[in-house]
Amino acid sequence: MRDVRGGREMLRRLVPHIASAADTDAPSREGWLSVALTFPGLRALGVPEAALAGFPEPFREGMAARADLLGMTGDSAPERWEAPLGTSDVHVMLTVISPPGPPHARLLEQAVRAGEGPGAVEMIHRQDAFMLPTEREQFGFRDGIANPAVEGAGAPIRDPYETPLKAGEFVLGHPDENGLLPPMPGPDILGRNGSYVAFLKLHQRVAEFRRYVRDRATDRDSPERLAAKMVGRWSSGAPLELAPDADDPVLGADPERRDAFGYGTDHRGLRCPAGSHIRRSNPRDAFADELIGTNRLHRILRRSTGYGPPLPQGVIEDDGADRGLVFIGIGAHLSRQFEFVQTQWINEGTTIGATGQKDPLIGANGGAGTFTVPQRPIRRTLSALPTFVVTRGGHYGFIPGLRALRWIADPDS
Ligand code: N7H
Repeated sequence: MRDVRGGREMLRRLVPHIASAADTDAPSREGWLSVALTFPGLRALGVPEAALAGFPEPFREGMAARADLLGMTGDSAPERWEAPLGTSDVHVMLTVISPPGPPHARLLEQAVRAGEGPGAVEMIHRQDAFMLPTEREQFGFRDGIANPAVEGAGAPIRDPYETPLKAGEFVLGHPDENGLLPPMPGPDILGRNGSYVAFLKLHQRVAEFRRYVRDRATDRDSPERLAAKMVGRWSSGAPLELAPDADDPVLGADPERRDAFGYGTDHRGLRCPAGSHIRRSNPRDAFADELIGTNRLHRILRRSTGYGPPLPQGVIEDDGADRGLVFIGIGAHLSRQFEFVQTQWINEGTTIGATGQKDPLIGANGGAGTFTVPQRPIRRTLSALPTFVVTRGGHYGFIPGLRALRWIADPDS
């Protein structure tokens, strides 16, 4: 965005295409367009400095500036990110979500036309992402299963162990789990009903992952079982807590049952290791005895999708293609939600019972990682874990409510 006027014009063109949250179930809707603004983007749109100062520090600094803290170093360091990701040139993040086919193409074109239009705004990056019909991500697992239920959102409750979270965990201007209003930039019209997004482009080393589990397989531990222990679910989506011994594709396909579990009766992690990806990123009731309710302050709404061509089944040599996952994590508190999960649970295992171990699937293990699989009579520790997921870029965005978007576009109206 090169000047304030052009940027505001662009927002005015976009606003009519953006769905209200009240309208998400409209049967006629072909898809959704949403807008998130980076901190440099808000500044380029002429949002007053006093209002900018009201945004929380992680957002003001931006993800790239916090990469060290977030463990994005080495191959994942911002110097190696795909341009222009992570730079202050990125001002507006437009997301178009719709089923594949003509409606998607139509909506995308509409968004690009409204986004660029005549004026001083230029599209500098585009990332196509998709959900395969199998709902599997690149490592071969069903994704998009577990998400927190939110009070008042009306979505079905899949996890009976977690009562719906207060709206203020995800939307500014509403009470959160602490009974407080999340810190919000002023004036009220700017902050209210807004939210934050952590966007990440994550490259997945699929061939390396397949080779790793194949090379460590034994009579007892098939590659599929080792991979499931690392994730916490079988590839079908069936959770280890409910299907500890073998995959159960019927369970994995059942939205009513596949998320209905806790870890309360599996303290030792004999079914699902404490260090597995899903148990560490949402320990559910695992430490309810010690820190009642704490987990509720670290929940993230995820809307991730894959990108790039899937590596064909059975291939274990890298073909050089860029494939991975576009991670979208939404919440009203960047620091105690996305940043906490990333730093304390994914990169640091102490508080979740995996001391000295990073996430086996997405942690920056760099060839030196270990992962403990508790089992009887003796636990197994996998070693020399490489890095399977590399950050290719990331940004924090502010998702303004519709009234806020109109205000940013036309502050004097
Ligand atoms: Fe993860 N994967 O596909 O293997 N994730 N994730 N994630 N993740 C989950 O429950 C994956 C990433 C969470 O409530 C599943 O929907 C991959 C980041 C959380 O039980 C699978 C990447 C962060 C949950 C994957 C990746 C998280 C979760 C199980 C990167 C946060 C819910 C399916 C390439 C910082 C846990 C499901 C719960 C689940 C995968 C990234 C967090 C299969 C490949 C960066 C909170």
